[in-house]
Amino acid sequence: MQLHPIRCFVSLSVSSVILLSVPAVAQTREAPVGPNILIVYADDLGYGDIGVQGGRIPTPRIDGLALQGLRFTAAHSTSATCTPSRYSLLTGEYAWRRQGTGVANGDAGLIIEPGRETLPAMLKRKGYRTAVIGKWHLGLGGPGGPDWNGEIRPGPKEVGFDKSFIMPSTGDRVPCVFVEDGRVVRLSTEDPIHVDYRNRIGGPTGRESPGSLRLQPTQGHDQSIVNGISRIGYMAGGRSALWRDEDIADTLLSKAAEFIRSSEGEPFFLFFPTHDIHVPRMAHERFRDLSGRGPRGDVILQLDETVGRLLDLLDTLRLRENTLVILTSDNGPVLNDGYADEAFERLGDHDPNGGLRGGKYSAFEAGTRVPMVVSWPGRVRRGDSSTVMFSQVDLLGSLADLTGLGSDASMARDSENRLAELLGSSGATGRTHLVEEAVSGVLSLLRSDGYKYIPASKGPKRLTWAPQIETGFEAFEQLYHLPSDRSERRNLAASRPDVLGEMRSRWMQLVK
Ligand code: NG6
Ligand code: CA
Repeated sequence: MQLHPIRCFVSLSVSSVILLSVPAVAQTREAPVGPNILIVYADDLGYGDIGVQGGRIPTPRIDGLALQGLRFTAAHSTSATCTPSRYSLLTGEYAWRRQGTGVANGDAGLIIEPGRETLPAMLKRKGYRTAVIGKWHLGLGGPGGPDWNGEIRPGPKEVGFDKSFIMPSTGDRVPCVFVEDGRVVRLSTEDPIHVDYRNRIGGPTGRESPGSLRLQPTQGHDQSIVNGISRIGYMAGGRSALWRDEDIADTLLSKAAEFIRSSEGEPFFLFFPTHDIHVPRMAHERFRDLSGRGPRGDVILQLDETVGRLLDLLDTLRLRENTLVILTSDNGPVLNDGYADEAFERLGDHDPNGGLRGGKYSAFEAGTRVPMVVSWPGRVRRGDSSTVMFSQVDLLGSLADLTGLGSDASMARDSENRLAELLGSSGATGRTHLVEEAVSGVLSLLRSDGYKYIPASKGPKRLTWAPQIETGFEAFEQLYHLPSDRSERRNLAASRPDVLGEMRSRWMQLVK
């Protein structure tokens, strides 16, 4: 972690702050100095999916949050897929530095090494009550994966969360159950769960019984059927524990509300990764067809309602003034992501990319340039937008500063202290460089003046499972100047050999 030259906590008049470098293993709790922290981490929400960035599906509550706070136009997840972005946000380390951080199967072991520095561990040391409620997708259990019928550990607790209520991976992967504090919720000992990602187990599959499905798979997603939807992976048993997709958002929201309520008087950190708007997109019945743009539109409405309800709860509990709310997304948008849910057909004039090229998985900007809204009444600049380049990997370092505690530099090595940027302080300039990870580990480099370097790679131009998305993978180097060419159409590699050379050598230094 690097320290920002401007020590922002001074301007925040939190006077008793001492910045320390503390070993990650230190467990002592201190008297907290910062606000409550709520991170709403949407899934696959594109830059253009929110009203305030041109989205045609109404998101009044997210827009309202943006108007109360600061909207970032150059904020990035570290990766164009879910698992590595989550890994980086929580650990302050680029995921590409570590093997095995690609999209995790539902039976993968825990990817974050217990005992290392993490955002929740750091805040817990600082006296925060910490919770993760929502989609985890970072693996569970030891290297062999979790014991679904016993105590599931290591997991969120071992990496710093006091409380957890999670979906183990994603909605489209088995097992379709919630895990609360290391146990599958509502599991009956009479009907244990079995999960297998290689061998077929359990009842009928989507491949064999397409006629029984409520949603047809277009790529993969044709194995075990749960709630009329076939998934990736096989599962058997655990019938009393299965979720109903239409209730996931409400269940997560009520668990979050319970946690926030129970925290009254004590500062909390709630990491709230929603399942919306990932596939399968099965909004609650009250949203069905409400957007007029099909299931993808409906889950955007549902996400917006979730955000609104969380904000209303904070208001009701009079916690809003003392809560820093950050809303962002783990990667960019995708339309067809494995199910035929009319995402394309019913899109109309809504542009999930907000004019950016590529999408989820891609090295082009739509892969990782995501919506980000930060609000803390009275403390974060209001109703404005910020064009500084910001990476989610810097949340750890920035929040360490905000709460008055340094983090172990060797364990959160990519996390810079960008608190001034996060709060919109004047003069904050943003990162000098930022690495974007596309699917297959293709790494691009962005520079603060808007030049972007995509190295030559062998990857395909289109992915078999998401053929509508341009990956940006080419056998030659690409150089774009985003301020003058936002949608990455003019490759300047040949005409600007000077910039290309600089970017290439910086890239070599950073990623090789
Ligand atoms: C892909 C899945 C996609 C989604 C993605 C992970 C297929 C054909 N596609 O492999 O549906 O699950 O992985 O999404 O299996 S993420 O947002 O969690 O990274
Ligand atoms: Ca995602």
